[in-house]
Amino acid sequence: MKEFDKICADIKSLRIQGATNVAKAGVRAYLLKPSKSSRKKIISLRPTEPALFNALNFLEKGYTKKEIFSHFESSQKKINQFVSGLIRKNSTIYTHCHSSSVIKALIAAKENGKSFSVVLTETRPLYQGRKTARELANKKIKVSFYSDSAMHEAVEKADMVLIGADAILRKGIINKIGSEAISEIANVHGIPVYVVSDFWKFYPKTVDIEQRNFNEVWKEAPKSVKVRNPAFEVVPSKYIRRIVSEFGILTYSEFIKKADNLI
Ligand code: RUB
Repeated sequence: MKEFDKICADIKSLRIQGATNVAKAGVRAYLLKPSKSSRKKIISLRPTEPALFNALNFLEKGYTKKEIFSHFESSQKKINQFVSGLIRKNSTIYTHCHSSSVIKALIAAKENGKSFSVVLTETRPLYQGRKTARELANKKIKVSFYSDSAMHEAVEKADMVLIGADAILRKGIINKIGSEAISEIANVHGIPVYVVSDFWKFYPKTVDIEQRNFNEVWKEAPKSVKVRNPAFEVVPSKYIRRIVSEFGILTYSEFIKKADNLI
């Protein structure tokens, strides 16, 4: 298989997943075959990923791959410091799915000597929660792992929620399905929800919510059963205490004001 097609297949199958990794892989693919139709194809693989759209836009404006990758790297370094500063001693942190921004920040906090544990659920249908649990456990971070159905109980154990974002819209963020329920539960219990994200996830227009193949949920379902598999959902801004980005730890409206002038 040609390298371009392989990267596209890896993005589609979620071997490459998470908004930042998808954006970087999309840039690599585009540069192998730069054309309007490649751009269209790459975007169609994951339609809910503004970091990917923005990265391709910046490429078209003349940014190099090196500049784009170093943007992501330097943002993450700043984010790590801000997240570290938010974590109180012996905190229990709830996270969801597999966000490289959250995971890198937690690993950096651990390396900085912060003591905390992490709670999360499996994140069906593709179990990205297991991937997160494994990566954190490999770095000697304490992890408690629940089934998705135990989400309420798991969130109640936490004193803060850290989730990533696929998109940051004016009305709220988009992240893996389950993120809205988690944020609602956290709000009911007075647990602050922080979104950890590079500002390139900001998108001033609406984005489509990706509907994934029903096979991921139930391959042998009876014909009359309509299996649904929405990949993402909107977390309304009212549930979000702060957005932690390279800009700092900002309220929702402060973040939008800043990002609006730059994207
Ligand atoms: C992953 C997911 C992540 C965001 C942010 O979903 O929802 O929280 O993409 O990721 P999927 P990052 O597995 O469907 O891609 O922080 O790595 O940009």
